[in-house]
Amino acid sequence: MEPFSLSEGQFEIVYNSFSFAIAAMGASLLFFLLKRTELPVPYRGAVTLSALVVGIALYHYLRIFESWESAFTLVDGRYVMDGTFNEGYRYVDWLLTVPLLLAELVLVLRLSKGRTRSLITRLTIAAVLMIATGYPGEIADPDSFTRTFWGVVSTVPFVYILWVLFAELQSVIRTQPEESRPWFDGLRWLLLATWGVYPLAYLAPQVIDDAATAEVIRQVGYSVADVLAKPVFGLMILAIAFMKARRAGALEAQPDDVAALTDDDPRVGSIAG
Ligand code: RET
Repeated sequence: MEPFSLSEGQFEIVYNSFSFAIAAMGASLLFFLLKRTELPVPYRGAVTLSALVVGIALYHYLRIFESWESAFTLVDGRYVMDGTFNEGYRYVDWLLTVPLLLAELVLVLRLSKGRTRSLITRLTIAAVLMIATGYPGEIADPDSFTRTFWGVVSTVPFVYILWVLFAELQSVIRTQPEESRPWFDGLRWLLLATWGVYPLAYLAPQVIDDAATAEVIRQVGYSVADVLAKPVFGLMILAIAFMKARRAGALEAQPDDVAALTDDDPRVGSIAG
């Protein structure tokens, strides 16, 4: 069998998509850290999680980039894979960041403690199951039953997460301040559109005959989806946090007061506000 190889262009598209992800994660990490200090304390939680998410992703993309470079050798104008590219970094990254992203969405809603805990617990369990069962399929042979089997198993918790976000949270979103409602709708659509890319990218090696093309689509697909699902999602969360804090009058307070604001301060607003 021919060793797996990529043209220079194919190798570089993937290389550049990793480089783009590193820049996006690094810049958004800095931005979230700086911006969160402008928010009153009770509104910072979700933005702190955004910073953690992009920080974790920055580290993993640096490792992914390095792993990609060392897995190939340029021979007669083609990049021949003579090492291993570690797909594990992505899955460890998702295992940590997917529950955090879901927690971000729940936290910015500012629901009662009981409801928050119940949602975060159920979404975390589903997210961990989705990623942990996807991994054995990801590293299996493209044409194997194993790949299809784990892909289907992983889709079950995936559908559950979407059900919670679209059906269960529908009534909660109606209780949110009027001006933030379109943002919550936007967030859920961004989530659906970007999270939908992952199972499609996973399918690429099964539906595309040319292994090199499938690999490029899979890697670029995952990288672009990660930038939309982490930094862009985080920016929307930040906008909502500012909108809610402003509505509660908490942003107009003096800086010293702002740092001292607690959850039950009237300027912070009601539970839903
Ligand atoms: C897998 C395996 C095949 C079936 C499904 C999958 C879903 C993966 C998802 C990943 C989301 C990752 C995110 C990362 C961002 O930081 C595991 C590919 C359904 C939805 C949001």
